[in-house]
Amino acid sequence: MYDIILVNFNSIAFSKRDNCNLGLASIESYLKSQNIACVVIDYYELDKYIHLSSVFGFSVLDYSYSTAVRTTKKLKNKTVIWGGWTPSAIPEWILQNNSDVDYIILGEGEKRLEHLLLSLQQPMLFYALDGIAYRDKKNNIQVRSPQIYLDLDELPMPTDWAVMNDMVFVELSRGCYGNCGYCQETPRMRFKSPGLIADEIESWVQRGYSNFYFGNANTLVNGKILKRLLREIERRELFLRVALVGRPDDVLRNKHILEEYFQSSHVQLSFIEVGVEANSQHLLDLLGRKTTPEINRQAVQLLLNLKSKFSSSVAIHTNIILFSHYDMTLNELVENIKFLGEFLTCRDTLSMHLYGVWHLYMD
Ligand code: B12
Ligand code: SF4
Repeated sequence: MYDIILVNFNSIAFSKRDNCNLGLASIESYLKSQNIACVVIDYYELDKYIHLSSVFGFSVLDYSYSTAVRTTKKLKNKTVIWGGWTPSAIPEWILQNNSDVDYIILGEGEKRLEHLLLSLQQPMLFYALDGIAYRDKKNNIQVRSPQIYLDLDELPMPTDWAVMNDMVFVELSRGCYGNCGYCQETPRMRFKSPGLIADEIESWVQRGYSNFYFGNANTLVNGKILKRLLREIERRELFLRVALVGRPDDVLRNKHILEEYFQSSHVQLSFIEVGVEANSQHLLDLLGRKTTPEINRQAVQLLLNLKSKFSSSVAIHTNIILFSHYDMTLNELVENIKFLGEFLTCRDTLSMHLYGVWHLYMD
């Protein structure tokens, strides 16, 4: 029997090889370190596991919402806890519309889930919980916002759910200072110590992995950490493929350390992903991006120059919100497309928009 069974829905979108879930990888590892018996399963395995616990935790994103709703209906006599980006954004609405969901954990799940599980046995502990939504005894919905943020150095290394195909997701930080108007990310940034990040990478390397994605919201923000991490990688004689992601202004601010990554004999950059988002000041302002088209262009041009100087195999990807959900003019759409045509750095634009069509088709 398990204290909790954690349910992954990313397999809706991922093939078996690509299936991963860094959130559950981190939660599973943390709960196990606290001697809580848990396992992560795919949603389609539920029937096999349904009798093995009275508590189920679901990791829900927008695209998995409808499958999560259907799966929850199979768990009438169980305690069902939802976490992840979608329930964190609209907890009240989720509880109003899903009577079988008992609790929602908002934001980071590791310690909150641990404390919620403990409180199921010792109800007094429930009153001290932050970042939780639930129905009280009068059936009124209560939402307590997140107050406490984790110290990333306290987290154990995540489990194998952090691996997508042969690429390992490694967290350098959580949160993002950007505060963009359309983004749910918390501005409360925290960083992992470079020595601990290198320990984590080294243990993956010992298990045969060499391909890493420093893939949380914004890994380019902290030049000092990137620099110290590179030194650690070199000192430990690790040979890695690494992907990075970040904002254009951080690319420019940390151009010297990026140049070191491009030239490193130990790190082969595989791709760098930059959030350009829009190619007009009006749209950037609407999105609350606090950058300019000029900063975006300079950052992408800098990366393309580094690529042609040091390493032609590095892919430079720019993310653009081609059709903004804010009011945009036809000219702005043209400007966005022009950016793509000029730099030829976009991998993903169409998938973002065809995704909705695919979702309807799958349902
Ligand atoms: C890395 C990343 C990816 C990676 C892999 C992600 C993965 N599945 O592990 C790749 C590049 C493959 C990817 C793909 C996509 N992604 Co993505 N991705 C991210 C990113 C940048 C980091 C995710 C991460 O690993 N965070 C670190 C972990 C530790 O945090 P976490 O996953 O949020 O989990 C914590 C909490 O949410 C919570 N939690 C999560 N699950 C549960 C469950 C329970 C029971 C509890 C209690 C708590 C809990 O606790 C966790 C630990 O603290 C986030 C943005 C971000 N800053 O987090 C976007 C993000 C998750 N992605 C997003 C999207 C839209 C996608 C795609 C659909 C894009 C597309 N159109 O193709 C695909 C979907 C693929 C998929 N099946 O997941 C959105 C989701 C928005 C939403 N509300 O649904 C995000 C939030 C970006 C954004 N701001 O729009 N993504
Ligand atoms: S830069 Fe990216 S992660 Fe940071 S707040 Fe803006 S959209 Fe969110």
